[in-house]
Formats: sequence, structure tokens, C-alpha cells
Amino acid sequence: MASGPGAQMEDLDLFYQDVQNHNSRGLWTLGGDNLTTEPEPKALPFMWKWSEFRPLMYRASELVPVEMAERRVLVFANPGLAGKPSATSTLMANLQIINPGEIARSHRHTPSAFRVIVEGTGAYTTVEGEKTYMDEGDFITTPSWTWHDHGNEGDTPMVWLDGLDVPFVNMLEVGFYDQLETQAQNLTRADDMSLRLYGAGSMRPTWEHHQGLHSPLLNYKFQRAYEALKELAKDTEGSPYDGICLEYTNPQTGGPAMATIACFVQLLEPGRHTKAHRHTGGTIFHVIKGKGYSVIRGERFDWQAKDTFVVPSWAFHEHVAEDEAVLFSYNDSPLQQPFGLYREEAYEENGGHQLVTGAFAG
Ligand code: GTQ
Ligand code: FE2
Repeated sequence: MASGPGAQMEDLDLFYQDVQNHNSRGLWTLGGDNLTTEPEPKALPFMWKWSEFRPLMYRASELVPVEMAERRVLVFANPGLAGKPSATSTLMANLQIINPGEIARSHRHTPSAFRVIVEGTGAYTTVEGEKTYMDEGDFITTPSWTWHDHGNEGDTPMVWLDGLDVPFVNMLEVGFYDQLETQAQNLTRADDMSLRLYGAGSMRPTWEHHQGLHSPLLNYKFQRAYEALKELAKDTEGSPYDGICLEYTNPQTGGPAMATIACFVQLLEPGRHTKAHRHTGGTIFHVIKGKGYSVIRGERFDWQAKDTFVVPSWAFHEHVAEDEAVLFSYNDSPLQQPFGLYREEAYEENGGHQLVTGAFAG
């Protein structure tokens, strides 16, 4: 039988068929799904507009009883991910709405989660026995395997953005979930105790022995973040790529607020046009306030307050603020950094600005 370079096509085809029948593949036949020259993210640059999602959320609040859904949540599904319900390949971005008087019962899961408040007042989250009332722009952590429930004691529905690392946790096949029979967990600490313990800045409560890989701080109040950003804006432009950008850190370690998700808040002064750069790992941006646009891989995304958009891994991006803008963002860089996988790169051509070749149309 012929072999090597002289082999008949039929022999090779037959061989591939036999290999496949033995649940195997020739490595050389795999192509781009195997080793890529550079990241080829499946997630697309994409944006979910608040003007479209606000009505959908309020319809959900009328049509879907909270008893029917563990959480009344719409999941942003990136169209590049073939129907997979997530914003990037590792992270979810969801909107949740809770009506006055409702309780979203207590549960815990190994995926880490957080909230950024979009609209309303009067709702609280309780995490591991500590309750915090939430205001617009607040960033609230619900780390891996912590009990959490939400309730709305106000007069109007409340909406927030949920970020979770569910796809990553499922990729590793390490998902656990558990729920309470009673609706709300018992309160074991004074309200906002962690804010008083850890929120003062550069001071550690000496008698506390916080365990865990995540921040001991439950609620990072927006008002404090905004004041810090404005104080800095008096004397610096911050990063050429991100403007005045602060990371929400674990006050105990200086590391990310949660072990798997890095979270940031950035201020772009009116008229600010950042230089383009790119980094590994898909990033989700949520506009807390202001108006402007971002250019992602040459495509212009016009955004307003409460819109949410995705910058895929290794995609060049730059931001322009038309009004004073505050952006919240998060990514999975804590999953890359310990293994030496994180990279970033500036866009050197054209004075650091991409050519705009199109605009996002939805
Ligand atoms: O609020 O606990 O968007 O468990 C997805 C899963 C929110 C939550 C989500 C959840 C939650
Ligand atoms: Fe949850």
C-alpha cells in the first residue's frame, strides 16, 4: 500500500475516517481552533441600549412574577457567541428588575457576581448577614459562595446591572449552587458595617480578620467614587488610554475586588478623546453618566447613560466624551495575570487614533 508523500488521496481520506472513528483527530487538520497567531475572540463588539431595554425591563416586571424566576433578569447575549447567554466568553452582563415589596430569595453560587445600580432607590442587598441599601451608580460585591438576597422597600421598581463570571466557572466545571428555604437570610451584622470598617481609606480595622480571596467591602458608594474622580481631574488627565480610571480594589490586598473579576470606574472630561489601545480579555463597559462614543476596531459606538457595550479581547478601542462621562467597566484580567497571559498594546499609527470605518447600527 502506498504511504508517505506518494499516498493516494483515497488512502488519506480513509485514514482520516479511521482516526475519527477512533475519537481522535490529526492535530494538523485542526486549523484556527487550535493555536492562533493572536486572540480571535468570538464575542463581537456590541451594545445594548438602555432606551430599548428600559421598556423591556418594565414589561418583565409586569409579566413575570418573581416566584416564577429566581431572579427577574434579562441576559445580554452577544450575537457572536452562537446563542450562548453571555456578553463575552467568560462574563455575563444582565439587567435585573425588582418591584416594590418583592424579595429575591437568598441563594449562593460559586460564580462571583456584582451589581451596579442603574435606576431607582429603596432596594437593598444582604450578603453574608450584612444589609446595604443601594443608590444609583453604587458597586456592590457578591463574591463566590456568599449568601445573598435582594429586597425592594421603596415605592418604584429598581433596576441594576449584574456582572457574573458564570461562563468561566462553567468552563472549569466548578459550578455549585445552593438556596435557602426561607426568603431572606438573618442579619448578623449592622447595616453597612463593612463600609464603616473598610471604606475610610488606607486604614485597617485591627480586630477584624477577614478571610477570603475577595474584598471585605460590600458596597462601594458611587458618591465617594465620583468625588475621588473629580478631585483627581483638577490636576491630572490620568491615563492616555483610559482617562482618570480607578480600580475598585480589595482594601486588604490592593488586588481586584473579586478574585476573578477586575472592576473599574473612569471619568472622561467633556471633549476628552483617549488614545486607542488594546488588551487581552473581553471588557464590558456600562455608562453611569454622560454621553459620547467609543471606536472599537474602527466601528463607532454612540452611547448615553445606562447603555452597556462590549470591547472584545485584543480589540483596539478609544473613547470620546461629549458630555462629562463616567464609565464603569469589568474584565477577566485577574484570570490572566497570575499565569503571565495578560498583554496590552498601544495603537501607534495615526497619532493613536483609529480610522472610523462604520457605525454600530444594532
Ligand atoms: O441577583 O443573585 O443576573 O444569581 C444572575 C444570577 C443575578 C442574583 C443574575 C444571579 C443573580
Ligand atoms: Fe445570585
